[in-house]
Amino acid sequence: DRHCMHTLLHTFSDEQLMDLALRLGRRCAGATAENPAVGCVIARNNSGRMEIVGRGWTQEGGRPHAERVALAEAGERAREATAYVTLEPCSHTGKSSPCADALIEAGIARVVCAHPDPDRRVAGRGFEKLRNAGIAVDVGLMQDRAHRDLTGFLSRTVRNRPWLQAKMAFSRDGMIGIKGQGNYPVTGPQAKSRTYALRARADAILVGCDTVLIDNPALTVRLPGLEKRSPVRVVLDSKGRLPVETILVQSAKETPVWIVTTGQMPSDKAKVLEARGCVILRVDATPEGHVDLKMALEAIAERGINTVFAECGAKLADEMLKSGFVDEFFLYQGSELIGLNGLEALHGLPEKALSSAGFILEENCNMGQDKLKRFVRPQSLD
Ligand code: AOF
Ligand code: ZN
Repeated sequence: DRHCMHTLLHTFSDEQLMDLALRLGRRCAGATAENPAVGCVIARNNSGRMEIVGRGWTQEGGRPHAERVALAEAGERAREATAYVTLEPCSHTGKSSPCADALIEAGIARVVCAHPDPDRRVAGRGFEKLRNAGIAVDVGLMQDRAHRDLTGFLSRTVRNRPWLQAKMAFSRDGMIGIKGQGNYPVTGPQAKSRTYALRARADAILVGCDTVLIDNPALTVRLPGLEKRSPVRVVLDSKGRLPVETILVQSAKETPVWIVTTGQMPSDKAKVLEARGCVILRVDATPEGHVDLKMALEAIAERGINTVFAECGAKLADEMLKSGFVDEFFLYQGSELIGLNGLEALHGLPEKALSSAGFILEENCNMGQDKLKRFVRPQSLD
């Protein structure tokens, strides 16, 4: 019959199975920190055709690991099967026992892996364990794609700081708003949904205190089904100006709020914020009295944040760009011309500023009347 013909003719290649593992790995992206979001597919040869017997991905909160979930689904069918994993299986006993051991015990015959794990507790020992047990191990299939999906984790592990994304919205003539008019939207509803989607994939959202003072934002993810993905909200507040009455502080017990500050925040202000559920992180001040961005990023990374999405006003955008720590820049450009009443940022020429800072345009698309341009600065995370 037709079904039979189909099964006889069709099989999956290594590439197709790794592609599936990569897609599965993205399912919990933004919800697994400090762990990476990994995907795993287990497939076995059934009369010349690869049959998928298990699929898994790192679960919310980072555990169980992808391999565990896939092995649980496969059960006895994992014997002699091949496991496709986007990251090297772990070899350490952390909050769970090693995935490498679980693969060995399940009788897996071959492991195809996209990317090695630089975590010092693993770093090649996962592969070593598997090989010592007689398992065939192939490393590097679709490594570039895995690398892109794992940038946050790789950045924290290798550089000790999160992958830093910055977003900024401009009018067609490069203004971020209108002078004297606090919260002026320069882009439309599609840009807003895209921002929510980006928030949902980040582990933390970062804003300057000015943005909170002007906009009083909630900084949550308001997309159907993804409301629970709201990341940690981080405010840079060197002097302790953040008012307790803001939406952010008032909701700190439901969705975490971390305030990165300096010695300039009075300790009674810190106590009031802490009583509201905010976490206070003190770092050094720069000579100008600002939060030292490098220390801020390190403090955030130390608390398990892999990816930070900074929503910049004029001041933060400027500081961010100067700092040299931004890895990826999202420029939203509205269709409106604001003209002389406009509030400039990055000297009115955001794209010029980005390209002279070494950023490369990676994506350019329309969102209704608005445009989105995504810039990346090539980084080595090895
Ligand atoms: C895997 N599969 O799905 C993920 C892995 O604290 P633990 O025990 O959960 O271990 C965390 C480390 O495990 C993490 O730093 C990274 O090296 C690795 N993540 N490994 O085999 C997975 N998420
Ligand atoms: Zn593991």
